[in-house]
Amino acid sequence: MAEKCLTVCSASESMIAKAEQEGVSTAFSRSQEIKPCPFGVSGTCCRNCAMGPCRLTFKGEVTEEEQELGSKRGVCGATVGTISARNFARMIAAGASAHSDHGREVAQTFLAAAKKEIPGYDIKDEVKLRTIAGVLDISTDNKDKYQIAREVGEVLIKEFGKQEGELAFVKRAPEKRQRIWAEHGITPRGIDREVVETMHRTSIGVDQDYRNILLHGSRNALADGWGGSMIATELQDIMFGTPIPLRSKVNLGVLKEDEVNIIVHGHEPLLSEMIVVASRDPELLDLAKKVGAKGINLAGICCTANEILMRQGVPIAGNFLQQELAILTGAVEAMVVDVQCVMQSLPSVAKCYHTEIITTAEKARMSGTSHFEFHPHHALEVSKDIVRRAIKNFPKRKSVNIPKEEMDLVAGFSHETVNYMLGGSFRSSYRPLNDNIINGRIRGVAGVVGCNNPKVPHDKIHTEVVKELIANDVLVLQTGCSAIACAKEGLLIPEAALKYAGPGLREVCETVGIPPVLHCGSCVDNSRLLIAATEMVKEGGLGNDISDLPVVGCAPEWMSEKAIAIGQYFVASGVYVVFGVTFPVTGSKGVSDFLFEEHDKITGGKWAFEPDPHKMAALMLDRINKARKALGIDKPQERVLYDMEMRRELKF
Ligand code: BF8
Repeated sequence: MAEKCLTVCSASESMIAKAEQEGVSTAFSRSQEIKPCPFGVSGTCCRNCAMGPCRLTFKGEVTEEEQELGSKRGVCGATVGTISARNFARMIAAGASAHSDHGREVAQTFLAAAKKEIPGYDIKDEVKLRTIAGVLDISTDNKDKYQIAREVGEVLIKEFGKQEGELAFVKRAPEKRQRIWAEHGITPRGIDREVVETMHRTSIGVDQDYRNILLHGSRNALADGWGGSMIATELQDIMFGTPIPLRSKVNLGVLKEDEVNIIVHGHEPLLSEMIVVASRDPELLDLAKKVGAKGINLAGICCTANEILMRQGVPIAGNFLQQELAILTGAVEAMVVDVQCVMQSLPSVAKCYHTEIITTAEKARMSGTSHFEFHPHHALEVSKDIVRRAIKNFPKRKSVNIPKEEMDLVAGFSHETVNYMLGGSFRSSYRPLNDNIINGRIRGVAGVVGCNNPKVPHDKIHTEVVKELIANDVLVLQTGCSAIACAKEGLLIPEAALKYAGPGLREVCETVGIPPVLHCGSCVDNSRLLIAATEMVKEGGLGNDISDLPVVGCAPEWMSEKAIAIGQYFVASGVYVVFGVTFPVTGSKGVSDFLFEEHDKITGGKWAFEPDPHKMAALMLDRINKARKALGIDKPQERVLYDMEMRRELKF
């Protein structure tokens, strides 16, 4: 029997082989050993009280109708639809909590920076600050940036505990979208409130109508996308600078044999931005030389990597499934973690080498690690202490085995940059993008995002879906670990347009000088995609709402509850979203029908589940084609061969 393909990333493959040889357990090996619970996978296990857990199984026992009506029920009488919807809604609540708690930390730090209480943090992007102040109806007349920032911070921090009205950023959405949310009672009110209400509704004996539970799930998810995540993105941009395109490198080959390697891993740039500063400190660089290293090399894993890549050009060592593999190189002096997507196995892997795992968040402690508690008030000192510790570890290295693979990438596509790149500095707008969609050079836009999951070959589904989309003239916007997967494959450089893109997309990319796949940031930065879609609507010519656009989304290798929250806020915002691997409601026909079909009639967006990358791409293309037809822009355009003169005159 052929061996199971674990990854298409050759750097990872060599480290997985090394782990096997050295008897080190990784997510790849554990995933082979663990047999997932079939009830959990399909969403039909309820453990929300102590009368169960109730695991409902139906194979050959009852009809589909009986399944939903409930001839077989949990001890409390809950039907499979109720159980499945409760579980799904709780995933949304957990995912929204993660993004929003991140947003809260950022908002608190932002307010302290505005009050000049925390040295090292500042208000860097005054243009964006004024834009956001405008959105919040805060007057900027005769006020300096700190005063404006203070008022912005005070308004946004209240969004978390808001009890009345609606979230402030809701009004950034197209008007028709806002009306749809209001009509269905899913306009988010307060960020924390929606999470608490999800937990209440889904506890024993409360909301027992699966449609009603899932509609609130949408409201909760919208509180993430148009609330917590959007606050995180906007305030990070104002504090640290809105990303602009830059070049960097990706994959394990960015680690250096002759330098102190520090990996930052997790999500919040509050910490990693300061580690960047500390790693460039001349005194610490001297210290590194004293222990025999040529310098200090900082690299990232997961979303904090995306954050400091986008703003500082710091290289990325890998995505979610490479966190253990980076340690296996024997070249990492310290892995500094904060919150989310940090594997509990890291200390066990690190024990076999000289790597020190350093936790920094009070809310995310791990045994077998060192803890350097991070607080914005003494951020730089803690960051320097961490770098000093890493330097101290350098002489403890044993054998080092760094894979050679590294790849160039271009990142830094905030929605403001897309605006500028396509529209030009004098008339930045989404008009050229809309025009190129209308004239058919660009068929549509796809957001391809999300995690890795060892149930499927690492990076394979991401890269295959994206290649197929760009070959069909779909411009791809990426975030999270999906962006890292495609960057390693060489899809995030302008040259990729020549190699992989269809003729229309290639022409646009060549003219503008952009890759066919744009790196838009971390997972909270999916909020950038909501704003980009809104700008496309407002620019005109592509309908009145996000649901009219030839725009789709997918998370080919998802694993985190955060991905479910993101998927749901896109579906609730009017987008067609396809997930691969597994889908956690397939045990209930009613809930599956609701999410996969009925939802389209409510919000103009719906879910689909398709693990095969080619079928996934086909589903997305089909949806894009249907949107083009509905807009009346599906007629084939006459193709013209452009000479240099005509190209120069092209108005992008
Ligand atoms: O928030 S894509 S594995 S790192 S959850 Fe985690 Fe998934 Fe990566 Fe970023 Ni997002």
